[in-house]
Amino acid sequence: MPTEPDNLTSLNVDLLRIDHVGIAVSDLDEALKFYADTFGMHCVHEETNEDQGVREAMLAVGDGTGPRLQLLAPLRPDSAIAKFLDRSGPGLQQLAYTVADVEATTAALKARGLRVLYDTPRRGTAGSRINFVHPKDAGGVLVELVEPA
Ligand code: V0V
Repeated sequence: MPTEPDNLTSLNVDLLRIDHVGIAVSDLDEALKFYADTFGMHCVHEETNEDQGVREAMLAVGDGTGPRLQLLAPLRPDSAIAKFLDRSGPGLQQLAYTVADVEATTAALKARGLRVLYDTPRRGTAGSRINFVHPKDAGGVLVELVEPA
């Protein structure tokens, strides 16, 4: 006989797909040139997000239907990306999943005991709504949840 799910894990996390992989860089223009010249990747979206303290670019890979590569450069020294660069240097900073309902997914993850960084979602790329799981609760990976606009 199947066991009844308990209240903590009966909420579905519902990750839909990998949305993007985020890479911290110190200079966005230099990084864009490197990815174009080396890997032939082109920028499909660029914006500044004051709230997150980043200038960012989304790059398409291959036929452009799959997950994006996100280049993240700091706007100011107290931003998350500046701190990451100071501590670790340039490199993989986050893994982002697309979700249909960021509040529902964060509630489900909180019910599993994970720390979610924001009480309410914030503005992400292209008007998306985003939240993050603390890397210490996700195997050393900063996990971003993205509900597209
Ligand atoms: C810190 N740690 C990480 C990490 N950042 N581990 C893996 N990946 C990362 N990215 C580790 C760090 O080495 C420490 O380990 C520990 O976590 C606690 O460090 P902390 O001193 O609290 O670190 P902080 O102050 O740098 O804060 C880390 C968090 C911060 C994750 C809380 O980066 C944050 O708020 N991130 C969310 C916002 C963000 O990343 N925005 C930029 C992307 P030890 O030394 O204790 O072992 S903006 C974006 O993605 C947008 C706009 C979008 O996609 O739409």
